[in-house]
Amino acid sequence: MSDKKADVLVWGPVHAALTQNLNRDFNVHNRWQIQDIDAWASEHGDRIRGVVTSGVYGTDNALLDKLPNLQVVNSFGVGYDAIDTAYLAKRGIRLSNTPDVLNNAVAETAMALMLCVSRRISEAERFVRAGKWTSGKLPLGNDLCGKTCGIVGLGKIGKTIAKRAAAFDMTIAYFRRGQPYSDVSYTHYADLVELAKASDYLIVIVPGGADTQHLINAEVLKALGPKSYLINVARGSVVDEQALVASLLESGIAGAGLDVFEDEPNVPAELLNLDNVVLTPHIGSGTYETRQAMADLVFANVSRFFDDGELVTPVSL
Ligand code: 8YV
Repeated sequence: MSDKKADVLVWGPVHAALTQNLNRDFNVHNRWQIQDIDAWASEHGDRIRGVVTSGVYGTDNALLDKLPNLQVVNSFGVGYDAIDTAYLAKRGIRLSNTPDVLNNAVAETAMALMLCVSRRISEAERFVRAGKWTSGKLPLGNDLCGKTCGIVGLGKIGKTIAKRAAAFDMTIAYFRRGQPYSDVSYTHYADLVELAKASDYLIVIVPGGADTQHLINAEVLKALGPKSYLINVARGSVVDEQALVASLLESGIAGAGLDVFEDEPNVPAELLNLDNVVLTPHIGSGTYETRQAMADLVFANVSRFFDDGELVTPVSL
């Protein structure tokens, strides 16, 4: 069933190696370069058999409706909350993502943010660059060693973070509704507020989507308290951003390390002037090695699908 010249719609600019491979083996149509995509889809949409997108771009059902012969969506990224899986399931369209290959990079980002807020690294840098070292002193930071790292979402990335935090001599605890995992000995909390109370650093790494929308709310932040930090490397939607801003402005928590936001690339203006907040532009998986591995995995999925109808890393819908 090899069909290497299938027509594929690419949603937005993707990794260069992926672009090159797709252009070599498929008839690629770049959505963002087509001026009137609706008119184009009405005329040519029936040719499209595959869509390549990312966790950030997602998809849009109104456009997918215009692709009647669509068989597969291949997404660059592990999170697929921006893709309507119920819609795909209804139409019998398959979906792949890029699990595992980014576990280390995202875990390293979480560690970086935790170290950064805790030891005031960004603030210290700004202090030196502004020439303030000659006339003043930076306040002290906090050790990670001996503290409790609470993990919200002990999946594959969460476990990778736990291993690294344990190597920093932190105590690991995690939130999971219901029963604890049987393959780890970390402290289990079935109640998120109780985990927040116990944590010095609360790291959020659950999937985004309706189930986790605003899981981290004012009550959780209050439980975290004025001496503890929030780190979010999951999705902006998991944290009630207004509640977080309010908490930070009232010193309700000690600080935050945020890689993701509710309305990317927009960041609440109130956060920009806070020294106890470290802000990064969704760089969790953003290393050369990891992005190459993600690009290779997306391509392997597209190729495999048009070779034999299977996916390397399917999402079960
Ligand atoms: C983005 C991510 O997908 O994997 C995820 O879920 O959030 C990231 O890796 C990636 O940045 C999209 O380009």
